[in-house]
Amino acid sequence: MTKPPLTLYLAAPNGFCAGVDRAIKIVEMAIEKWGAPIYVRHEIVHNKFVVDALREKGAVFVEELDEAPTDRPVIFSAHGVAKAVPAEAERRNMVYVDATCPLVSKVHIEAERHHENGLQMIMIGHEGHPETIGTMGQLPDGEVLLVETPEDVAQLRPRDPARLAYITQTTLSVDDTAGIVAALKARFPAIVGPHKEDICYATTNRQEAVKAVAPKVQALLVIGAPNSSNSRRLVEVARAAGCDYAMLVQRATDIDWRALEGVGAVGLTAGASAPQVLVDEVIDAFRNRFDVALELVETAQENIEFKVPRVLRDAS
Ligand code: 2E4
Ligand code: SF4
Repeated sequence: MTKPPLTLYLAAPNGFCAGVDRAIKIVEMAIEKWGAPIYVRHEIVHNKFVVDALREKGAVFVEELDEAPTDRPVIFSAHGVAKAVPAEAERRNMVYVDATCPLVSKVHIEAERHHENGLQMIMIGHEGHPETIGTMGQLPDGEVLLVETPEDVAQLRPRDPARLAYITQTTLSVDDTAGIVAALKARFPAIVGPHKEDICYATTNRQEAVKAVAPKVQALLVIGAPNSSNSRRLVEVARAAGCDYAMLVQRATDIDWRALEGVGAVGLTAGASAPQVLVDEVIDAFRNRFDVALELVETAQENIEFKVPRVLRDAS
């Protein structure tokens, strides 16, 4: 039986960013240095496949510090933690390694600097997301007000409208965030902010690549987990760019093949926490069903690498 032809446009960059790469390395190197089990507070990155692979090697995932014993090292996930978390680890005399992405830590430092200058902070982010909780938790309660939409800006009741700064989650939609920043600047002309926003290079690049692919395809798949903010944003970006059928899939078995019947061009990308094996798996699944022409749509090249913390570097 002949397979129907299909052009598969692979957005690039896709998949692992430097922060994810570093976080996974930290867990692996900690297991090498201290042996198993190594405790990890929260999924190291939001991907079941990554988490399961590390669990196989001896990592134990917990949601809160008090679920880990005090006599084993604990690692904080790439999303960052509130100040209270390392403080509690120290109080309990625990060995801990912080796998917070350096680009998230940069936002933490920014928040502290503004606070020292007497500014109240507005954080643009998603309520309940671990990065938002961690970043807001850098400052005392009430010092960071959260907004998720331009409408939220109208509801803000800051202490002093003339003494404000804003910070953002690193994985937001670049375009949606620009709208919220505009609303903030319109209501609080004196608000201080980062040069653009705190959205990281990897988030920006993956969204740009999706925008380049979306007009070429009738369907676009994003490999990523339902709790992965950056991956979910890629689905929204694809839809906003005119691709109505944009779906998040965790792996090949999630693909709704009936929805793709008769489609001649499909886009594919992967969130920053999705491993390459899953991209390969999805491409293979397409090859099993279609006569695939694979085309790379590359809008940027990345060569950023972050060092692991010294305590692990010295070990190797
Ligand atoms: C830390 C910061 O934040 P998100 O839900 O996108 O996290 P995920 O683990 O999916 O991606 C890696 C990551 C970690 C991104 N930004
Ligand atoms: Fe760091 Fe950006 Fe990757 Fe998040 S998506 S881990 S902020 S590089």
